[in-house]
Amino acid sequence: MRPALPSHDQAAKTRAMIYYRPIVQLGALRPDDAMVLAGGWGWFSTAERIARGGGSDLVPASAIPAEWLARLTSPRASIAGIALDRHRLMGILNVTPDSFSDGGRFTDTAAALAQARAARQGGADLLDIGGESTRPGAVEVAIAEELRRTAPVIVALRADMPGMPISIDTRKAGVAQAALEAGASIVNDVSALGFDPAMAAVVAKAGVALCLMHAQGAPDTMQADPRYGDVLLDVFDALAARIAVAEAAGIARARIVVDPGIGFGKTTAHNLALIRRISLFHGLGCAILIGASRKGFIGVIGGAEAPDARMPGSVAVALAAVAQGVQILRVHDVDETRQALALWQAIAQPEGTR
Ligand code: HH2
Repeated sequence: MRPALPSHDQAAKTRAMIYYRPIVQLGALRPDDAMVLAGGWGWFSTAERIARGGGSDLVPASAIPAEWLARLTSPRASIAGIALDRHRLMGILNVTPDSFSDGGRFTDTAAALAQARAARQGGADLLDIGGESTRPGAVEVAIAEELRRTAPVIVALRADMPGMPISIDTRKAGVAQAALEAGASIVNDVSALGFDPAMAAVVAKAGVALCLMHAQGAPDTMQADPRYGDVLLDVFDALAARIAVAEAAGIARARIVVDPGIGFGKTTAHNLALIRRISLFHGLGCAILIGASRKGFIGVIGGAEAPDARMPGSVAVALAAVAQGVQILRVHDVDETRQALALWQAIAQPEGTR
């Protein structure tokens, strides 16, 4: 039998199982005790207090423990020179033959460059280059092939649009290293440093930004039968653990972006549960990124079978996320998302109300 925990450990454990999700509000009319969320556009004066395994209730911000409050309110540092006090659009550029929505369209450098220019024109604040599909069922690509696909495109992009921040979407340290040498300044690792043991050191040494995305399982099998005790809290805890790994490797929390990993080992119900209460993740003290664009659950709920018919549903998710203070939206349809957000913002936050 395991010995009983000493009472102070028990108390700490119980405390650790309480979570505070800010109820994000917008606009100028706010109570005196309103707190600005993450130095951004939202504010909160109440939070949902969630007890693991025990339901939730609404509490005033004054009841949030100091450590949580500090993480919720501290302004997020710029990522690759991009200030995060407003939402930002990450344009997707998959240079793969088999990505689920745009596979095979941008595999030659000229086509990739044209797509990148269109994304910039549409309002992209940064570009995410991927050379390995991680769609459900995808199999791993050899490092040499992933390098061949990504590095020349990054070199061409760097020359064509010197000011545009570039993110490399890879699980492999060698691919990340080559991309950083070619001019990328963000590493987007869908395995959250879990795939390649050398990845953390590459990111730490380069001093660049890192996106830690949650996934349950590997792409080839992750959609077989994903299960969670409580998907929201399990993903929160998993990301907290990955942040600790990154910090231990010398990557400062200020350089980390977190992502709940929509569709990565998640059912439609899991995806919806995460998006519905995504403001919980501000409690990790990092900027939040969401990549829901054109994913399967949008097709299921929106009745759009073909991935490139899922733009309207993708935009709806983007609006819901920004309303909860999510800073970075990873999207295929940059111009459409920008337009919808411009209207949403003009209504929800008229000029001078922030
Ligand atoms: N989704 C995909 C790939 N990379 N990175 C982050 N941070 N978040 C995501 O949700 C995410 C991601 C999968 O989408 P896509 O790149 O469009 O397709 P594929 O993996 O088939 O290339």
